[in-house]
Amino acid sequence: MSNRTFTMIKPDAMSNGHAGAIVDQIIKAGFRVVALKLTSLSAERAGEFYAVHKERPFYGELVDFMSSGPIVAAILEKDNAVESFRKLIGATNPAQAEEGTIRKRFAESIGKNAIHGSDSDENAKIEGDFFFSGLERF
Ligand code: FUP
Repeated sequence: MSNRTFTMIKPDAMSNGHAGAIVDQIIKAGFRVVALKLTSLSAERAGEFYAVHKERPFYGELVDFMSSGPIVAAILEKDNAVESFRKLIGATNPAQAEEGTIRKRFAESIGKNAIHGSDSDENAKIEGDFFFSGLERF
């Protein structure tokens, strides 16, 4: 079990003005911020990040959306971080997300679903390394 996960606040939540409330909810849930930045993904980098979904019908739309505006990327620390954070954000489809979860509160749809959370310790490391150098972690 690892104690770190990776997250992105997605372009929908950024343009809807939810970034501050989302970071607040994450910190109040007991996560420590190891690294944090306001950044964006080019279509090429978004395609690389989501390469695992390349064959899925929503891939093109996902890449367009994720490169459509700024995002906040972060590495977070807590015991059992990956699982605990997935619980905090809720189901991929906000219509199925539990009450009080970040996606239930802030997501618009299954595509524009406000936030990303790594799905395994292995991916948390790969995704954190995708955005942050060692010097950017605290
Ligand atoms: P999650 O791990 O909850 O982020 O969900 P997935 O890894 O299954 O999907 C990654 C992203 O693809 C989702 F955040 C949004 C997008 N997606 C769709 O647009 N449509 C779908 O049917 C499934 C996922």
